[in-house]
Amino acid sequence: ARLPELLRRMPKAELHIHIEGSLEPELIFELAQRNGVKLAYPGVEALRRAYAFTNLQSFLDIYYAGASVLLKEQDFYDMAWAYFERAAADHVVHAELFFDPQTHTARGVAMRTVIDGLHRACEDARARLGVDGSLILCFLRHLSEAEAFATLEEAMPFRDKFIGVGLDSSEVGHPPEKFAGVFERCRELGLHLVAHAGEEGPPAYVWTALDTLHVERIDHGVQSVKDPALMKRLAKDRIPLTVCPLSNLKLCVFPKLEDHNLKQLLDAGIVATVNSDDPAYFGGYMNDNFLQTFAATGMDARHAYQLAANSFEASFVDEAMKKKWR
Ligand code: ES4
Ligand code: ZN
Repeated sequence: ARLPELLRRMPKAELHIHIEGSLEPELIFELAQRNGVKLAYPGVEALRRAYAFTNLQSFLDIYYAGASVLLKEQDFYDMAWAYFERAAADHVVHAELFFDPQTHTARGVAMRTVIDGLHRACEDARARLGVDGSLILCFLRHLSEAEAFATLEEAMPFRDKFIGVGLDSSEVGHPPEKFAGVFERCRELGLHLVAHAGEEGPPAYVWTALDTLHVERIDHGVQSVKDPALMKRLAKDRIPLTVCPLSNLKLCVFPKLEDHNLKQLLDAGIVATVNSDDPAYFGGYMNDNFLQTFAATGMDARHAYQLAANSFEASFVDEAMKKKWR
């Protein structure tokens, strides 16, 4: 069996996808026209040409601009449905979707509009594509903890439509402990907890995500290799890292894909997974991430099997379902 074919065809779970980062330029312009939203770019090509990022912030500025075309429930549905079609084509059988409600409520879009549209796409994906989807609400870490609390409050009428909370946006200068109170509240509510840490930020942020926020997974976490004690902790406690190789390449976290440390993380016994992060912006969905990373780093079929198994172990599906997958 050829490795690329194995990578393409193996069933896998995606655990780190910002659904707003799946908005392709074509859909951005279609929604802009549908909603009468003015964009700072004349067309699809000009927008795509602007996707030349130097770091996380240079990406976030254009990512939030792209999300400004989302106004109606159907817009959120159409965005998520397009993602699920791509996921199904890549043999993704389970996906946990991040969404950024504050990006939308700040523009006057109701929380219900966001969550209902995304949730309806999850239901249709299950029924029509056989892809199991669930939602994780992310707090924007460049905003205050008080704003995160207000967002949680607004989302509580829809508590049954999301399974957990995360922490994303500009990392450096906004350490996890800034959100200790709201994560404590979410823990009491029985929500699953994750946080971006160690994407651009230091290993110290991974430590406080674990020991102050009590997260169950770390999103990215690739800076952990700088701290041997942290590497041991992640391996010993089987804390998953949701790694996003093409994202790291496009945001200049690693100069070349050949330099990516995914293989090092796996070989250290860490439950690392492969994910697409913001596929419309970073040049690839799940199978693009798998194929390009394997080609660049010389991983083999055993790594492929390990990554697929890790993706299910790290997921938030119930234990009975995990037994079936094993
Ligand atoms: C993100 Cl790559 C990345 N990092 C942090 N926050 C984000 N939101 C969307 N993509
Ligand atoms: Zn991310």
